[in-house]
Parts: sequence; structure tokens; C-alpha cells
Amino acid sequence: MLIIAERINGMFTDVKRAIMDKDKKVIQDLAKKQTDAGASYLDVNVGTAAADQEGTIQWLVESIQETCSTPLCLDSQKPDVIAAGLKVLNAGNGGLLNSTPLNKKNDDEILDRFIEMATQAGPKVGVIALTMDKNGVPQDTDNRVAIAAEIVSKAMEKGFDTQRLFIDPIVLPVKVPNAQVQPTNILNAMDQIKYLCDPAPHMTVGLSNLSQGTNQRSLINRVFLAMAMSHGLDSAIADTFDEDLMNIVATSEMLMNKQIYSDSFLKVYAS
Ligand code: THG
Repeated sequence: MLIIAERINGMFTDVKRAIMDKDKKVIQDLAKKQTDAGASYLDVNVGTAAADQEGTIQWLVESIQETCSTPLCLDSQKPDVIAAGLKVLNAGNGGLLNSTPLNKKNDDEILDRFIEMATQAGPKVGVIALTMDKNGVPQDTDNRVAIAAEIVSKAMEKGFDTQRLFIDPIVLPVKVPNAQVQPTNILNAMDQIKYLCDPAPHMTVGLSNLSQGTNQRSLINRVFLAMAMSHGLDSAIADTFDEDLMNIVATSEMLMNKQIYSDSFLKVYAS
């Protein structure tokens, strides 16, 4: 299971303030702490913290890379922002370009551009693609799978190794009216997406989206993560500072026979 640490995101007030004050230390601290907590990648998302998205993602990437070699996950739906981040990314460490829909009303070729950028960046750089198209986010299982199938065939067409492709079936807040059927729809979609090609594409979700606005945030995130792992989820953008969440990842892997059982399996996993 790859955990993509979510905290370097301008959505959080401490990060937003650090971006506005150009205070590297806050960002570097988060990078190190999330790495120590078990992050495989660090998400980097400017959010609404700055008008200059391109300059800011570069400042974030450079600040992080000064202290930490954890691969980065450049997070923007704007290809130009991703391209700016890529200019300064040390792609030799690996990386992810997050996130593109299949297509957009005003940009039929956005997925092609993400795939081309990842291809140019080198063999260790992957793409996270959302099961979303010009009509928006599908609410049911079938349309999620249909869009995922188009994403996979586009990758194959362009000679992009599907093991570098991460499909995100899009988790929405469970609290939103009528959204309570979505977690089940997502699990059903994941059951099918993993058979779209061999080897299967990776699958990821923005886990914390699920619990936004609820007052049982970590409980909801933890339970859904365990459920989704049993349906083939092999990565997630998540809160690495939630220790129980990280222990659930380790325990799920052990119970799924991906890690051998020993009394110290939590410690073994963390190391
Ligand atoms: N899929 C992909 N990428 C994504 C998402 C996704 N990137 C962004 C996001 N969704 C995943 N990251 C987060 C980060 C934080 C929160 C949710 C998802 C979050 N933040 C608090 C909130 O909104 O309540 C902020 C709290 C604070 O300000 O302190 O929940 O789905 N591919």
C-alpha cells in the first residue's frame, strides 16, 4: 500500500500561511514528519493559497527537495501548473502527476498531456487519472468503470505502462445529500477496474474527502480505507499523522497475507 501524504496542501491554514509568508520551514517540517510517519509520496497542492500557482508549486517542490528525497505527487488539475512543478522536480526519485480527468469540456486532450508529461519525465513518474469526464463525476458504478476503461485504453494507445497509471474513482463527502450510496458504488467499481488490464492499474482515492463536514472524521476514514483495501485499493492520499489509520494499513496488509504475521508486525511494517 502506497500512502500519499495529504498535508502539503494550501487548503490547510498552516500551509496557506507558510505559502503567503514564504516560510520554508513549515513546509520542510511537514515533509520530514510525513515521511517519518510512513509516507511513500508527498502530495503537493497549492490550493487557493496563491494566485501564482506555477511559481508557488515550484517554490514548494524546491523547498521540500532541499531537505527530503521522498517522491512528490504534484497535485493540480491544471496541466500548466503540473508542467511548472515538473521543471524543478527531481524525477529520478519518482513522482506522480495528480490529477487529470479523461477529458474536459474545454480540453479534450488533458489526459494525453498528463501522459506525455509523465513519459517525458522518465520511467519512474506515474499519472493519477480521475474517473471523470466532460459531463462531470459519474454517480453510479457503471459509468465510473466505463471512464476507467477509456483511461486505460488511452494509456495503452500511447504506450504508457499501465503500472504507471493510478485510477481514482473519486470519493465525495458521505454527508452530502444522496451521497451515502457512493462508497458502495466505489467499491463495486474497484472490483471491476482491477480487471481492466493485466497487470492491473493502480487505484487510489482522496480518502479524507469522504469525512469532510462530519464529526467522526478519522473513524469514517479508517473504516473505509480497510474496506477499500479489501477491494483492491493499493494507494491513498491520506493523513499520515493518523497513527491508527497507518496501523490499519499495516494490519489490513497482514490479514490479506501481503505481510507475514509476527507479533511485531506493526513495527516490521513501519520499518
Ligand atoms: N483525488 C485525487 N487527489 C486529491 C483528492 C482526490 N487531492 C486533494 C484531495 N482530494 C485530497 N487531499 C485532501 C486534503 C485535505 C482534506 C481532504 C482531502 C481535508 N481537509 C480539511 C477539510 O477540508 O475539512 C481541512 C482542515 C483544515 O483546514 O485544517 O479534509 O480526491 N487524486
